[in-house]
Amino acid sequence: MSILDVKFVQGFIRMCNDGWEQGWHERNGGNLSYRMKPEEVEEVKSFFTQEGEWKEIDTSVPKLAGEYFMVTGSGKYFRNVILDPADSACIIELDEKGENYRIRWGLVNGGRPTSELPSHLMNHEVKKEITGGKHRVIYHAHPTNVIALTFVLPLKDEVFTRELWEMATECPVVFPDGIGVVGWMVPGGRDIAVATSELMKQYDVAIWAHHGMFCSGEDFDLTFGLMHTVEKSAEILVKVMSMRPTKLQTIEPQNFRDLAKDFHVTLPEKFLQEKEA
Ligand code: 2HA
Ligand code: ZN
Repeated sequence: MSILDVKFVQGFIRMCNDGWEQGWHERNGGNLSYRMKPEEVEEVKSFFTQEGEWKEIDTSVPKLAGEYFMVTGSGKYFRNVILDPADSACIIELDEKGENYRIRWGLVNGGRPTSELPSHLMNHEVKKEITGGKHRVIYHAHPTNVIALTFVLPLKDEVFTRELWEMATECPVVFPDGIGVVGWMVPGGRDIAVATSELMKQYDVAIWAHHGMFCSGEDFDLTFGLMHTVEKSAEILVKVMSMRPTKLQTIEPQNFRDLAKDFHVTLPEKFLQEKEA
């Protein structure tokens, strides 16, 4: 038995490869993190090979103190994860304050966890609390069509949510809370982590203008599926906008209200208001 036979490790590797195959991870773009369950920590403990020194996270996540995460490595390529997971990813442990981490497995040829570790951990902290511990996956990717839209749509939650809901009937059911948008910011640091985790209090999806997207979810299937649904919808919107300056017909506010009733989701009215001309 190898650590690579463990179910969550396999799920992590498969998700990295699925994202690569979608074209969302050019070069070393994107990163993935998974908050491990206590029984999963027990399951893989015997494979821990390192007790690396404690290093600063660059932010403080006290509600995640003592937790373990599987994360991709900084500067590592998603396309290589499936070939050599122990080179491309790692398992980290957080200290009792939630201020430092140390590597317990992986990154065997050196390196550090993802450059977006502050955003990942701050998002995990918000989502752990809000979902009562259900959300375990935070995924950052560079999907082409979503990024393209950040150059032509106003960077407002209401606009992105409504436009993307209109592009496919399943969208309001898959992300009923909507989508948050952050204007352009320097990636990798605490400021963008704070801005993103603020949005994650309301939404499971946050778009970084001219950069990419963050999704949060309970497991690998739901989180990958969320990224996939939003990007598919963005692709339809790009095609529609390329064909005509205005839509000839669309899903109307009352259609959304009818859908919400039958599918038992709550769609905030702020996304169903008249559009500004
Ligand atoms: O290169 O995507 O946001 C990793 C990233 C940084
Ligand atoms: Zn990025």
